[in-house]
Amino acid sequence: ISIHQANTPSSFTVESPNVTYSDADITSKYTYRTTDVSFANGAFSAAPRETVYDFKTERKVGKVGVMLVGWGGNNGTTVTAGIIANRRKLEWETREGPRAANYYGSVVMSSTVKLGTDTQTGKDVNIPLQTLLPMAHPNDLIIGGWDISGLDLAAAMDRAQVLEPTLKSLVRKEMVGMKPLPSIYYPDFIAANQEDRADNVLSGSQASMDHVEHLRKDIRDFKSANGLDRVIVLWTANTERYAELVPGVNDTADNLLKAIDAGHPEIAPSTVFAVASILENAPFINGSPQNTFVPGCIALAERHGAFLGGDDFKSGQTKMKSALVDFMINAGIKLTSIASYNHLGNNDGKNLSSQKQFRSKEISKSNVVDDMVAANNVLYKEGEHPDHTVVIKYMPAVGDNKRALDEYYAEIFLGGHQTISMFNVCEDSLLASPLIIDLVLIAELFTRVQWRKHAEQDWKSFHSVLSVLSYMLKAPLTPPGTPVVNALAKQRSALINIMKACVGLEPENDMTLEHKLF
Ligand code: NAI
Ligand code: DG6
Repeated sequence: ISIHQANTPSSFTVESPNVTYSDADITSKYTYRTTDVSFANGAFSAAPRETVYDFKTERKVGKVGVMLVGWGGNNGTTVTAGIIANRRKLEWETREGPRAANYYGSVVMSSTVKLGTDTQTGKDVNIPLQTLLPMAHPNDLIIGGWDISGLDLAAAMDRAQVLEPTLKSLVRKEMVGMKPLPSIYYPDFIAANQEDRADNVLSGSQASMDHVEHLRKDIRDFKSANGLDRVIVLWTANTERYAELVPGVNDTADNLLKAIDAGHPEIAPSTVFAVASILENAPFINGSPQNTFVPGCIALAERHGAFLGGDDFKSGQTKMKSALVDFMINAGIKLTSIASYNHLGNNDGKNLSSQKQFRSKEISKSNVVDDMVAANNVLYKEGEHPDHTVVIKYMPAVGDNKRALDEYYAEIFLGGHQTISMFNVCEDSLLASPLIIDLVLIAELFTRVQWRKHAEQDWKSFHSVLSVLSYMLKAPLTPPGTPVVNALAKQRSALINIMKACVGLEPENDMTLEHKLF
C-alpha cells in the first residue's frame, strides 16, 4: 500500500496485548534488547539483556505556538512564509513553471517509515513519519518571536533575498502585520558588523533579571493571546561567540541565576532566553553553534523538568558529511582528511566573517566525525583522527545561495587512494527552515511522552536534554556524561525506533528474513 494511493488509511492501530488505546493516551509495554559486554581473561563476554519499559503518549496535541529568536532573519522569514504558503496551499509562477508549497526537507513531513509487511503481497507498507504518533501539523503552528531588527516580516523577507517574488507577493499582506518583539542585544556576543540592524532592543547591554522577566512575560502573553497549550522557543538568531565557563558564574543553576542578577558580562543573550524559557516550562532549542547550554543552564532545566535541544542546525554540508563518513568508515575505507570550504553572502555569512563567531561554527562543523572514527579500532589507533579543516568566507554576491566544497581523501586497498570531491549549491535557508519545523514538532511530541520501567509506580519524562533531536543538529547536546551520536543513519534510527516503541512496535532491523529463508 502506498499512502498516496486513493483510499489509503492515514492512520493505523497496533493489534497487540502490549498496546492499549484510551481516549487520552496510547500506552505500550516494550522490551528493550541490548547486549552487556564484559572483559575477562583476555576475551570479551557478551550477554543479551532485556529491560521492559512502559511508554505513554498523550494523544491530544493541542494548540502549539513557536517563538523564534531572530524571527526577522533569513531562516525566520523563510520558515514563516513557508508555513503560510502550505497552510494556504499556495501555487506561484517561476521561470521554470508553476510551483506549489511543500514540506520537502522535513523528515517528519516528507519522509516515510516502514510500518510492516503486507500480508497479501509481501511488500513493505510505508507510512509518513508524521502519522506514526499523534503530532502537531506545521500548518497549525502559531508563529511569533523576537528580533533586534524591527523590520516587519514582509520587509525582512525582502531583505533576506531567498524567495521568488511571485511567492512573496502572495504572503506579503499577512507578513506585513507580523512584527518581531524587541529583544535583548549584548553587542559583545555577535559580530560588530550587526550593529546597524539593532534598532529593536530592550535597554541594557548585559544580562539582568529584568531581561529574564521581560522575556518570560513575552512567552506568557503569546501563549494566552493565542490560546496555546504549548510554546516552543527556538534560537535562530545570529551565531554568538562562546561564553567563557567561569567557576561560580555559569557552573551551577544557582550561580547562573545569581550571575544574571549581577549582570555578569559572560552571560550570553541565548542563555538568558534559555533561562526564561526553562522558567516558563517552554522547550528551548538552539539552532546556532554557541555554548548557550552552559552547565548551570542544563542544571536549571533538570531542576525544572524543562526541555532543551541543540546545537546548530545540521542542514547541508554537515548532514552529507555525517552520512558519507559513516558510509566510508563502515565500508572499511580509511578516511585520512576532510577539507570543507564554504562561501556565502547572507547575513549569517557576514556575522561569521568575525573570528570569534566563526570559531563557534568551526567547532560545531568539525566534531561531527568523532564517534565514527572512535568506533573503528581496525582503521584508527587510539587517538588517531583524520585531518579536518573548515573554512568559511563571506562573499556578498552569492547571497543565501551558499557554496560548499568538500574533499574527502582516503586510503584504500594496498596503499591506494580515493578522493571524493563535492560541490553543493543551495539556498541555505530553504534547507534550514524544514529543520526548524522538525525540531518543533518532535520536541512538542516528546513533551507528551512519558515512560517508566515496566509496572513501576511513577511515570517519568524524557531527560531534559532531548538528544532525540540529534538528527537535525550538527553538535547534538546529550544528557551530561552520555555519548554523542553524529552518524546520520543512527540518529534517524534512534528517533524512529523510539517512536515505534511508543506504539509497541519492534525497531526496524532490515533483516527481511521472510524473503531469505525457505
Ligand atoms: P540571519 O542573520 O539572517 O538571522 C539572524 C537574525 O537574528 C537577524 O535578523 C538578527 O537581527 C537577529 N538577532 C541577532 N541577535 C539577536 C538577539 N539577541 N535577539 C533576537 N534577534 C537577534 O541568519 P540565518 O541565516 O537566519 O541563520 C540563523 C542562525 O542559524 C545562525 O546562527 C546560523 O549560523 C544558524 N544556522 C543556519 C543554517 C542555515 O542553513 N541557514 C544552518 C545551521 C545553522
Ligand atoms: C557557512 O558554513 C554558514 C553556516 O551557518 C552554515 O551554512 C550552516 O551552519 C549550515 O552548515 P551545514 O554544514 O549544515 O551545511
